Amino acid sequence: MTRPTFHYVPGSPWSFKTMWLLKLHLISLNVKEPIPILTEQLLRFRLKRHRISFPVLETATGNYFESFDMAQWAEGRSSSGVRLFPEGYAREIAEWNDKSDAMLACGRKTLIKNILEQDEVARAAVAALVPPLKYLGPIGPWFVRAIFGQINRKYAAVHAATNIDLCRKTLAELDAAVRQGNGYVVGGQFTYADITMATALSSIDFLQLPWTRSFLTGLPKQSTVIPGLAEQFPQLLAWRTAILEKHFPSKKPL
Ligand SMILES: N[C@@H](CCC(=O)N[C@@H](CS)C(=O)NCC(=O)O)C(=O)O
Repeated sequence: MTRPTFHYVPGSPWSFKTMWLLKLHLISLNVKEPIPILTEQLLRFRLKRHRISFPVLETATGNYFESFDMAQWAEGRSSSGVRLFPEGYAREIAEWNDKSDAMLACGRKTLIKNILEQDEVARAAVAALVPPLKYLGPIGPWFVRAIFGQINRKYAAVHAATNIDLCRKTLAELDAAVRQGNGYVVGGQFTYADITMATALSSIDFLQLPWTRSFLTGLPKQSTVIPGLAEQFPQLLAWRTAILEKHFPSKKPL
């Protein structure tokens, strides 16, 4: 049987959380890194889909465009027997996934705003993304702003629906949930809710994710996160460290 193809953006939390669970399930994959702009257009054409965001999973029986759908697809195909959607918790886990998405979108919105509005951040992004452009004066920042302006427009509706107050509320709920759940978000056991919420914390405290190197490491740290929230919830960062230590499948490269 042909291996599924997983289009994976290094450093993107949506790609990361999906790779995390696919590895936990020991699903063997053909991993491809998209070429910016080009792969998106090719996939739109080939998979006959108007809108493409990453990750994308192509399988023998169908294609998946939402990380949450990929998580559910993988659940029935685990070679390890790991279960991330235990019976009775599907709705709760889906709700946490929505909260995680809103936090990640708020993080992306913050980052893009900083790139668009702060010269120092735009210049650092040039050096991290397309180093040769840094020798071309204002062209580099102009190019980077054009790319991120385009991403901002693509996710305009998602970005408009999220904000720092919503994130603060989610973090307070997460704090209460893990206290009550003995270190786990749902049902006192490790589920997809832990994966998605641990990943969402990258919006308040950027973490160099295993397997990949993100261009964000080249940016001033405060420009990559929603300001002020990490300081308010240090216990959640400690929780993330504990979850990664216990449940992260491997430190090996892809
Ligand atoms: N709902 C999607 C969201 C994925 C998403 O937002 N992906 C972003 C990651 S930054 C992306 O593909 N950005 C690149 C682009 O849109 O060109 C999922 O969970 O899979």
